Amino acid sequence: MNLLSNQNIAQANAKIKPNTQIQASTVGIVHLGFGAFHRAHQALITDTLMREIGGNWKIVGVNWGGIDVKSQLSPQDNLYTVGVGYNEDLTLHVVGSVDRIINSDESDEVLKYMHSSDVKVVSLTITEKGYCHNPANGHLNLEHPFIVHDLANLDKPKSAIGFLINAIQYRRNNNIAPFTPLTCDNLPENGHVLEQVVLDFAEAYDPELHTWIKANIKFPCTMVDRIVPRTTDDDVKKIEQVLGLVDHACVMTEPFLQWVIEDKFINERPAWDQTSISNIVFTDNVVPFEEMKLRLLNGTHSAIAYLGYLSGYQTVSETMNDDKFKTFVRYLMDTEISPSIHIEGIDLGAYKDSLIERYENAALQHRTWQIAMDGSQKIPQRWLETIQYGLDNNVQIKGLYLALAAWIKYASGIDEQGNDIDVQDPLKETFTDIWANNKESESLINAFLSIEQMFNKKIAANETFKSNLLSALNTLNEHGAKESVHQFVMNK
Ligand code: CS2
Repeated sequence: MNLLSNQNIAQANAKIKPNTQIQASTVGIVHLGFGAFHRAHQALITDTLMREIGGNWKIVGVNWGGIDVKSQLSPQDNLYTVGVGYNEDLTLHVVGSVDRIINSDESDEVLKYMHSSDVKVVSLTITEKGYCHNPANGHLNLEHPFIVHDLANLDKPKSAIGFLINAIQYRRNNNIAPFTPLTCDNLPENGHVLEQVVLDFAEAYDPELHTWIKANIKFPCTMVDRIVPRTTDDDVKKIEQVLGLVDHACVMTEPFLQWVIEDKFINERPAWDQTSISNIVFTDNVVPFEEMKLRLLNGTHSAIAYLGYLSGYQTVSETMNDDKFKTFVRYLMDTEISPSIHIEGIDLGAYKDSLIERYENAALQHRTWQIAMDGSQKIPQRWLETIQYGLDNNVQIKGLYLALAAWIKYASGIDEQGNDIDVQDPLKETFTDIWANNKESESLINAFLSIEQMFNKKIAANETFKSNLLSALNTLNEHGAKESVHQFVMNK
């Protein structure tokens, strides 16, 4: 079978393919963190924009380690396929909006683009830990090895923050209009998080630059949504069979897509809301959308991840096949999470129905293990804010404690059958130490709650919080995850 490339594109059996309008366009965006999510979301939307309306918005993608997406994409002329699947249905879209991929260690090459006036937007999907911040207080961790490195060697940055500061400074010094930094990560008020870490870095690096950034750069918040699991070998085979070409960089996703973007750009911006794709809007206030999505979707996703994994379920759709789990997830949404959501003009019931349908999508092999990654960076915004709201407003919370206790058990690195768990988390060593040094449930919980990057003082000192967590942990120890969820649903 031939490889997907410009030369072979005519043979590609896909519903959507690049047209000459895209092929003629030039670079306008640098994207930091070129993972599967970006390929099925912003890059696909930008592809649709250039195909349908035009504009010079080709993307230069920057990749940090992991899968060598540069070697996958360059022989394919940077073309790749997005498989949009729901159960048995599959539609293919070949995306042509990527100009090239650069690895982050080729920093001169990356900076060449970031310094260029052609680039108007620098967007980011670097995951929660890429912000090198302390999730409990939102400030930059000045001891993070990448940040220590970048403060001393800003000409060869390693962190996304270092790249941004370098380019912002270069453009200021050379009178080149600044780009808009556009974060697309799952963090509450993600624009403010990015602004804070950039300002913290600038303050430590050059106070004058700090003042200039404060006055001249704006950091829009965004809410992004599309479920895009890591591509499996099966996905590659399925897509190849339909496409009729080999594609090493394809991704599989769901039909649903949403993007809500705060409209405060300091340079030109793509008219992403003008394409035939619905559910993309520019607005004044993204916060209610972020809250809704982070707490309802990501919050229940993480609950499925830890409780599902410990119950022996490999994927989200497999977990949802267990009817009691499905009832549990809906209960979390309706009874524990929804009271903390304040959004107008959205039918929350319909939103939650659609979340359940999305989780049930058997076309996606979304592993519970994948979502369980980096819990220390995800849990504060996904669960703790909801729990704190419940504590302050007398909302009965029980299921989220079970989920939090499941995370503590997961973090031990040993499952209920005594097998190893491949825990991936920047705080993995801390978890291992805590488990090694605390045999009693109560001291275990006290030790976990003393992780300051995750639990702020207010919640860690709350006695109700502590005792509910302790009783959830005891339940899990006694019955195991699956039985605990089943009993929870019967007794609720
Ligand atoms: C998931 C998200 O891996 C995870 O933590 O919860 O990637 C989720 O699939 C997306 O946010 C959906 O928009």
